[in-house]
Amino acid sequence: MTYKEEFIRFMVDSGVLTFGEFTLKSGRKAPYFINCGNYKTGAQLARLGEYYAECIKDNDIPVETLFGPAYKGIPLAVSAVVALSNKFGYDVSYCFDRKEAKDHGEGGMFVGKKLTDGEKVVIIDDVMTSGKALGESMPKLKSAADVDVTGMVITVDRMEKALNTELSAVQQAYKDYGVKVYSIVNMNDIIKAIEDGIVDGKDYLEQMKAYRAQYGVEG
Ligand code: OMP
Repeated sequence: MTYKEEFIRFMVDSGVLTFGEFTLKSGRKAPYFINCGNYKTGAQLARLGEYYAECIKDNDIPVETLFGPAYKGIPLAVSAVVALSNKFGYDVSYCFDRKEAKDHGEGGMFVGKKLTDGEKVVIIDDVMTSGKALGESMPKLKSAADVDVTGMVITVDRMEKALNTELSAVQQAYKDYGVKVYSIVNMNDIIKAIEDGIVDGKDYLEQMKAYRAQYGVEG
């Protein structure tokens, strides 16, 4: 099995990737959904962190600090930073934002590494559909310091058209912010894994393809 196939099977086994009928944030009705909140155990998070760490290393993304947007990005960034240290000996910092500013103690909108001008930051997140989440993170990061966002790593690129454009959210992110988005797998990889019998989803194959034809963009 390839590393992408292994990852897709891992998502299914963890109850993270499921097939059915789901309404997305965008309002689209999709035949599959990725819920990273379903990674629940230490072993699952340890393994997930290794996939993020490998993606950062394989793509040679320059990085000093990982940023995990609250709330869902926090355990993801923590798992990745631990894996970078354990597996590759890279001691990278991490931080996350608060949803509400703290007005006592040390105050501030961020927890973890205090960001500085020019710092190389990689955003760690779960899934990208429309790119709205990135649009929220960028101003927050830039309000902390003039950081250099060298990339964003997500588990799944759904390869869907962003709203009101023919570009995918990943392509739009590059156009709007100059941020390159790296994903462990994308929708094409998931369809191929079903076709190849890597995961059980044959009943949804036609719907997956129809969905891709309607909302997808070329990879
Ligand atoms: P954008 O912010 O539109 O890029 O969508 C990403 C967010 O949508 C994720 O952070 C989730 O809140 C949610 N989402 C998933 O978690 N998994 C999916 O498979 C699809 C979505 C979604 O609603 O598009």
